[in-house]
Amino acid sequence: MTNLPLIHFHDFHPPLGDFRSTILAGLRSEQKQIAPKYFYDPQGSMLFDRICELPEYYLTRTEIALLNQYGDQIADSIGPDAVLFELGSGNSNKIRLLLDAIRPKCYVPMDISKNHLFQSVNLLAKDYPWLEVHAICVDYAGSWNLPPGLKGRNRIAFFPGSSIGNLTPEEAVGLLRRIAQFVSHGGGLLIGVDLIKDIGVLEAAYNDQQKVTAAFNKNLLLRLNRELGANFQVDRFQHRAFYNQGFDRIEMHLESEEEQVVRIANELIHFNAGETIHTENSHKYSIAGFHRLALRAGFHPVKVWTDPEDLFSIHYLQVQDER
Ligand code: AVJ
Repeated sequence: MTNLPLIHFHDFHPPLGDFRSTILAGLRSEQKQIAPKYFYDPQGSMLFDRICELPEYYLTRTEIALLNQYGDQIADSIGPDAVLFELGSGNSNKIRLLLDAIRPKCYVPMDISKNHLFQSVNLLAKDYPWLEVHAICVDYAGSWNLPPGLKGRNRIAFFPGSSIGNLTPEEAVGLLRRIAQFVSHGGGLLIGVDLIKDIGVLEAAYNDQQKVTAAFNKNLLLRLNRELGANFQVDRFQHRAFYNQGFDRIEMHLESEEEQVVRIANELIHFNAGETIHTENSHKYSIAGFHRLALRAGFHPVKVWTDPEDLFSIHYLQVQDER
């Protein structure tokens, strides 16, 4: 007899028409912009996996080292029988480092890339046959509800990778509030947050020598060519990534080398020489700064783990129990 994996799928993928109208609205605005969630088509997801291996990109390996080193402490904080949600689960690689220690009641990966989610979850289920998995295809930044049956008592959200940095602090408080609402009293959040540090180290992480980050950024334009029939000439745009000290964030842009006109879905978009499309913010926090943010969202700091060089932090936060 074969073991049927315990996988349940829930599809809340946004309608495809949303993509074109959102992209066009962003390109019509004064500062042209495309939201970073659009990086992650199949090509972009592959490029991102390569970024995570780059020598300059310290974030992933530092977070993984922390998860490995402090897995037992993390599991102790989370407690038994957790309903464990992961926001933007991607390839579900990081959760593997914790599953044996946490032994959750079930695991609920949430991701916008349906195929990526499907493949990752099937691989995961093979390696963890005891684990009940509810995979949800959803844009976690949009509005969403939990499928019924996932309202177990010890609800924990896992949000690794410093993805919270894509949001402005105001937006981050909004998302953290929503997470606090659905994990509710006694629930927790395990979240990876990149730390403020030397500007040279930060800027190198987003301007790698192999130019994988540049390819990742420019893949957005190729994606618009593929999916919206746009006619971007990608070599007429430059990858730009720099630290904006006033906002404690790395900004990524695509800069038009010259004046040019691009057609997207029957609309003409004009670029001045030097004009940019703002494609990403990656906010950095101090420990205290992130605690302030968490408190505004209704979370209480329980514990924080950092590496000896203070490159990266993992916070465990809780919504206080009802008295
Ligand atoms: C996945 C948002 C955390 O901001 O460092 C990596 C994405 N962009 N290199 C980050 C990213 C360029 C990454 N996050």
